[in-house]
Amino acid sequence: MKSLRFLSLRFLSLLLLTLTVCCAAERLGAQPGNKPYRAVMDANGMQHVNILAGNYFFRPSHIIVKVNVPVRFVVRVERGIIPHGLVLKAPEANVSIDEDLSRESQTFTFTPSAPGRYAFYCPKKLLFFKSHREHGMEGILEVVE
Ligand SMILES: [Cu+2]
Repeated sequence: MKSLRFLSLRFLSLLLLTLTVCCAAERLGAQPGNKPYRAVMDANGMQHVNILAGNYFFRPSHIIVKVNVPVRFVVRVERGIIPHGLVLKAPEANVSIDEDLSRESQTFTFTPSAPGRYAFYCPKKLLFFKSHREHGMEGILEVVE
């Protein structure tokens, strides 16, 4: 009985810790000053962008790439238990991504064929809560000449 109480205490403190960490991460993610990030050309002629996803953000969240040059997104989810995904649907620019994300890095390669500003976001939503996108988990892919 005593050990059970000890266990539930441990569980409670773990829960509290998790909540604290989540809240801290959320505040970090809510950084408004996310400066536009211009993709860097790698040795293979790909415009390379590392993206970190978390509760509830993408970093960077404003990505600038050149039109008609291949783009490589390497996306990773930071530590946490909340599942995230990435949607980037821009048929007019020949881009279509709709994938679940994980702690393992995932690579998405595409060649945007039309200049413009295209939204990307996390489509996840828990029951009746606000969607991750509504929490600010979204960004802009800006394709320029
Ligand atoms: Cu999400």
